[in-house]
Amino acid sequence: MRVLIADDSATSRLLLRAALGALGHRCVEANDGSEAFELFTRAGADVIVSDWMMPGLTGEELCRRVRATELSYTYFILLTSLEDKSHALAGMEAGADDYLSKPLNRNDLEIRLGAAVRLTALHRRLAGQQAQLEKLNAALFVDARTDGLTGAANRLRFDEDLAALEDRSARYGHRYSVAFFDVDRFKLYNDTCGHAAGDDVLRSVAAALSRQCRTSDALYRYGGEELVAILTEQTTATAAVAVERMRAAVERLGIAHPGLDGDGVVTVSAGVAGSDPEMLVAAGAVVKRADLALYRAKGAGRNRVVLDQFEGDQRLRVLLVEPSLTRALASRAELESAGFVVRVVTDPRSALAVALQERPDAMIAALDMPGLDGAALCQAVRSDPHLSHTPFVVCTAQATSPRSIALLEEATPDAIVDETVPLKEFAGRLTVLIVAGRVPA
Ligand code: GH3
Ligand code: MG
Ligand code: MG
Repeated sequence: MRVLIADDSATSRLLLRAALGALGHRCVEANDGSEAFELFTRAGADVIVSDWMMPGLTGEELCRRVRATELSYTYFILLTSLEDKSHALAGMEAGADDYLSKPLNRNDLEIRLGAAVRLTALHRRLAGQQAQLEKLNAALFVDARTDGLTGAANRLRFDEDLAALEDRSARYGHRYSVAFFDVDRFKLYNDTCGHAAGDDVLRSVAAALSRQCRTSDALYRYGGEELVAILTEQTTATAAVAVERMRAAVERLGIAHPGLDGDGVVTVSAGVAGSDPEMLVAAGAVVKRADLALYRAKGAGRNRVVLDQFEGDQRLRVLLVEPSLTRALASRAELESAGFVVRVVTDPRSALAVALQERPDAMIAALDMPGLDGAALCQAVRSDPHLSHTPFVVCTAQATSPRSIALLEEATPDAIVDETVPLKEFAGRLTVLIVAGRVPA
């Protein structure tokens, strides 16, 4: 053992050193209490044998300080003269383990050190067990908050993180958004491919969503085939861009869904809602609104992102320029079912004037139109100072023909939609396009 001797008497130190050395212990010596404490804080000791009366710190004070700072247990033996039992008692109260009377008796010292060996070993074992317990507890803590199937954080963690965010939001005005994801037609997938394959899908979907999360965001399995993300410092509008990226990432996995017609793949629908620090909206309300938005995404045809804030009169307005009345009516019905307010213009030459009057949130125009084609209309919109930021989408059946490419290259619309794709399917992306376009740079 490493023994620290604290004694101002050189003779006493010499005797102690000889006795301890004979018993096979290593010694460090200090001339007074202050030096002893300094040595102790610097290098520690298994045992301290300390004189009672020393310059600087007394043995009792030294003991108190050691007890207040020690990281692992140090066995403290106080040296007192035979007639001085009251000091021994005070020393024990200060935390000393034992006392030895001067003049030193080697047998007594050996007995005391035997106890010291046992006690320090016991303390060390306890400390080791304690550290192991703490490690185990930390692992259990993480385990209890992790979803076994997907490895994402679980519902418990979600509730805890959300409560912490709610608090921060209320105190410091931090914003956050919540996005719910639900796998589309998942029961059908399980029914056709089996539950084990369904589990694999859940794992892949969670991994794809998680890969798209920023480090400040987190993904949780809410339950069943529902996942939820918390996006910190994000408004509904800025979160929408990230959530659309997440939705697209799942679609891009290209996991065949044999239950669906044609070559359908596994997709997710998403609903997004944001906190409002000024209104002190409860986190529970944000979650509920995100969930409601998810339901609307399902209702609007799935595989899309629906945002909470665009409800009622805040619905997004789209100006649809389409000379074919049949097509115009069909597209309008699709866009309306996705929650947009749609104004149809069949004469492309009057479209600019209508747009200036109505200031729509987005314009959709066919590429091939008599009088003014969609590309020319797009350019006209782009060069009008009042409309230049209006998201513009061109629909065409020949997006890849050389003529279309030449026209569209000049016009730079925000998106080109294949006419064969129902506009309803494009609606989620249109929302994001509009909202992202609105976000100030
Ligand atoms: P929707 O597009 O409306 O969301 O249709 P859906 O079929 O996905 O929704 P529904 O709520 O009817 O079915 C959800 C299914 O998810 C039913 C349930 O068996 C399945 N599911 C939930 N948890 C798990 C899971 O851990 N593993 C697997 N394989 N399936 C799960
Ligand atoms: Mg589902
Ligand atoms: Mg569900």
